[in-house]
Amino acid sequence: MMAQRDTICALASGPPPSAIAIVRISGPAVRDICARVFEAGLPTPRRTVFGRFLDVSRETIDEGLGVFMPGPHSYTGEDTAELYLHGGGAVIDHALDTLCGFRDVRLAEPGEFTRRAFENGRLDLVEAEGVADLIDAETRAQKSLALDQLGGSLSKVYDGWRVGLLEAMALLEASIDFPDEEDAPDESTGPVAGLLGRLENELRTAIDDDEVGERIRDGFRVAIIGPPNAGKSSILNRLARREAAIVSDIPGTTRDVVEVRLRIAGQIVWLADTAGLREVDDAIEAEGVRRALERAKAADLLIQVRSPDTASSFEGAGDDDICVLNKADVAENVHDGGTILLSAETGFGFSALEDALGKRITELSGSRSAPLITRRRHREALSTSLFHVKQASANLERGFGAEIVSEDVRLAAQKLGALVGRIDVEDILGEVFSSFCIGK
Ligand SMILES: Nc1nc2c(ncn2[C@@H]2O[C@H](COP(=O)(O)OP(=O)(O)OP(=O)(O)O)[C@@H](O)[C@H]2O)c(=O)[nH]1
Ligand SMILES: [Mg+2]
Repeated sequence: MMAQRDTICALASGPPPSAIAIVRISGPAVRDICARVFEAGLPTPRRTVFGRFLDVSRETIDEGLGVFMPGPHSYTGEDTAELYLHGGGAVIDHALDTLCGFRDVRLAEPGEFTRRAFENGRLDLVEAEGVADLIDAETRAQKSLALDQLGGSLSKVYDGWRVGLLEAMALLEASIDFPDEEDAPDESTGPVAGLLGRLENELRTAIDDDEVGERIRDGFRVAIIGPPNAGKSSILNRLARREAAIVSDIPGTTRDVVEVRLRIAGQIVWLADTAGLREVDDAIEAEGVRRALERAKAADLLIQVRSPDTASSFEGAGDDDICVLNKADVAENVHDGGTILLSAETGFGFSALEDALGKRITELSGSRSAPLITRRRHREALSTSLFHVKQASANLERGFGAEIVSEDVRLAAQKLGALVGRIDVEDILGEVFSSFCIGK
């Protein structure tokens, strides 16, 4: 039985002034609060009612709509209520002051409503992250990823693997429990090996996804790379439509990585300008070159820039890089298959560059079979889980005892359990006992 806890309240809508403000309350005091604050008393559950809201001295806070949603079928799983008020600062303050005046009522911490939803089993951890991502989503792609996650499709996949591991454990437990019965070990190791092999494949496929989900969520990383003075900073500025990076005719102007955030092909893109690549003695510029190379390595896509007055060959450029030859306005006799001719000075060629960027970003974010891992936390849990599944398979193949094989399977399942917020040993025990209750 959970201890009696605070009732929490908060402004759930954006900062004032706004047309309407939503104040949310959750916890054991909600019923009493509604009975006092709604002028007509506690409303029928889940029906919006219109009327006045009153403070404890019966002064009107505002008039508007209100709804009472009793637990456990509410967002948090507790009794909750929402007040739809006029969205002015004074109205909101009066409402929150009134609510906080009741016993054991306080303002909510960030994320506390969703945390209660998780603690009351209304959402798992992955779904709760989906709520946060949905609120932060700026692009359609981010939004649809977040909605999927919130709707439980990612949890379902993770949980499916966990259940598979629990099955494997159950089979292994059986061979531990009945070492004398000749059939048991052989009967179980075959299916266990098959099960582990399938899980290993699925986990590996999910992990080898080029981090598309994370890129959609956090942004694709594009770096502009090339020799000094080729016009990299000028190109960044034009793509960003502002003077984000310093431009000068002195080679070696840019040292730090200068990053701008853009929207390309419906995705968030972090475009980085970097120091011109060359052999240098100057310690600061050398550090700039080191950072440029580091950024290039981390990038999802490179824009290789050359200009007629610099080394103009695209040596070192990869097949997937976008190659641009800048300063087309001053170049004589420029024609180079596969490269985009550009002038950061006049703007010539930028629509071609933007098209090429859009096309490549679309390819990078391209349709892949679910699940898309959206966070490092998930990737780490899945990698650890995969490690243990592989270990278990190897131990099984070496003919090690079920106890040893089982230990890695347990760790793999536990990792997935922690991922979705389910770390109950009860689960494992339940699975074990339910499938192997053979009159023992
Ligand atoms: N004519 C002409 N000049 C350009 C063009 N793009 C850049 N420049 C000039 O070339 C010089 C170098 O430009 P930057 O953008 O600073 O070059 P960068 O590649 O960032 O150089 P570093 O930071 O030193 O590596 C500046 O004087 C720019 O005005 C272009 O398309 N045409
Ligand atoms: Mg520069």
